[in-house]
Amino acid sequence: MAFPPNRGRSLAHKARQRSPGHHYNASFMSAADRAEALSWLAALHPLWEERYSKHFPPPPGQSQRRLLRPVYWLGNWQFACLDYYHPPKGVLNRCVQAEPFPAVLQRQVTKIEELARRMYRGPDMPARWHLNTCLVNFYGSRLEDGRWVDTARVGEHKDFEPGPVASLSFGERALIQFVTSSRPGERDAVVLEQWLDDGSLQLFGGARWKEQTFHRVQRVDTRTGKTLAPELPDFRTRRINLTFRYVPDEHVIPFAALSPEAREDVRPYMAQLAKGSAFFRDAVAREPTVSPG
Ligand SMILES: O=C(O)CCC(=O)C(=O)O
Repeated sequence: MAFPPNRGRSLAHKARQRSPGHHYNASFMSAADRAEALSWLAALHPLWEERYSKHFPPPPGQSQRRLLRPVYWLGNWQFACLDYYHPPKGVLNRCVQAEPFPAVLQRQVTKIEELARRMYRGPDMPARWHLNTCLVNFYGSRLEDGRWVDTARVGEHKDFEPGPVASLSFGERALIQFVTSSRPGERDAVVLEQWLDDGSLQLFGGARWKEQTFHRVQRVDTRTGKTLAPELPDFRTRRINLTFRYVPDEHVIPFAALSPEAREDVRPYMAQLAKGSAFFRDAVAREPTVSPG
């Protein structure tokens, strides 16, 4: 007996073949989970971070700058001024223990990890890989000298945490592009672009998407005109993105165990976080006595 061609399935199969290692599901989150995640996000107190610090000053020709957007981290906090997690050399004094994932996010993570274990093998799936880190990025416009300036973009970069990276999106859709980095002068050639919709999952891993290409957020739509909570005095959020990553557990340390220099650099941020979080209040209280001078 002949079956009619299963067009939908074969198209999905072709899409997978075109970009193996990259997966997109526009309607990954259920309406109930999406609503629960948004109400949990609404209670966050995101942080404005500066890129550099006393012990990590700007390189020659660069100056201190604020990040383009407020952020929050779960699992561990990679402060910009500690220069993020960057193996093999940049692994110590970079990832500070942070709050665990709330139940609604842990449920998504469990599903994503199952999917990832089916998708990636061998060198694309590190032995102890699990998603234990989450960067929450707030995209929108910030108030600069009395004017609202759209800062909803991210420049070309790589995520250096080992193994697959997953991202969940909320609010206005965003255009993400993966661009090649293999040939000088052709760094901007777009090899894949994808609109990331409200409630969607993007998962990418393997050498093609983690090592051979950079990714960037080109723009975020302004269709709905809605602002997402939490309400911030100097920022209007129209998209929130969560990227889940893996940092080997031995590289995640409590604030109290950071080097004295790193503690000095991030102490004001920890104090700020402690105002909105019992977890960070406790972490600050455990810091060894700081000697004056
Ligand atoms: O907002 C996004 O969709 C991507 C964010 C991103 O590239 C990152 O957090 O490294």
